[in-house]
Amino acid sequence: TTMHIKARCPVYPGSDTQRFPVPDDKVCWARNWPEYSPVNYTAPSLLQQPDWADPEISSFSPQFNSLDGSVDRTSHDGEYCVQYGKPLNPRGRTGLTGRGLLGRWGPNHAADPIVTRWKRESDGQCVPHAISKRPVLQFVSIKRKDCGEWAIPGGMVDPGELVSLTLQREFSEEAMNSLQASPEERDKIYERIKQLFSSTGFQVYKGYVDDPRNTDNSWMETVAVNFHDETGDSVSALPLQAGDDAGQVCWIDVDSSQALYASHSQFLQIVAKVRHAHW
Ligand code: RP5
Ligand code: MG
Ligand code: MG
Repeated sequence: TTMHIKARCPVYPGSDTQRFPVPDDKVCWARNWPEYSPVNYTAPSLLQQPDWADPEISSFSPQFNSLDGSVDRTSHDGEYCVQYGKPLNPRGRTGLTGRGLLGRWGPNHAADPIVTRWKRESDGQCVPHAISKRPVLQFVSIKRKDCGEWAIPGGMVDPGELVSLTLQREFSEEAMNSLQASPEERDKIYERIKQLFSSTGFQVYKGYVDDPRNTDNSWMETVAVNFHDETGDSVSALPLQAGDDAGQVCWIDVDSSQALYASHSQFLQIVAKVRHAHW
């Protein structure tokens, strides 16, 4: 497990709130640090209790480390600690307590669909990378509206929702703008994505995400799955259109120099390795 870095970004996303600075050697909870004085922050929008979010911890009794009604409060990384009634980030200190922008105390479950194809010339030939000489993969990437960073078109798993459905729904919403389509068009998009995603994808990663929204008490976890179009005649033909929390969408070359949101670059590195592609 790598140490979280983005979860310690100096300014909390969407706010002016500064995290209490946590140096590398003080991330681990086991390291005694009496001076640690994290800032408490929960976004004002969450305090208005939207139905997709938990209430404040004082006013309910969540069942941590288990399935709590339809809300999955288990972690992909095993049992997490609960201290004074609040779950503790399994990767250590972040400099901020409360939930920040995240709806759930403890793990917030997401799913990331990594749709790939080979980069080709107009004549259909694959282009090997100039330096590595390996074929280059491309993946469907979205530009997040919240921070302007390029990312996998992932999103939150709704309570009780199967991850396989979240992958299809989020891809449809963010990369194909299904939410703005007419009911008939929407059904067509869902049907097409269902077909394309029906070949059991390759599970790339399952666990903690180093997301800038993480706090000492709330964090992102994901299941990232790769759907690869080997021949270039299925996903390559999709009419991409950005929607929901995506401002732009396009095919981006899979390359180690491409900066991506949260831990997404780490997931693509695994895909490149498994497919023997350029990285
Ligand atoms: C990341 O946040 C996950 O990997 C996923 O891509 C994303 C889910 O959050 P939203 O896109 O719904 O904000 O940690
Ligand atoms: Mg979404
Ligand atoms: Mg999203």
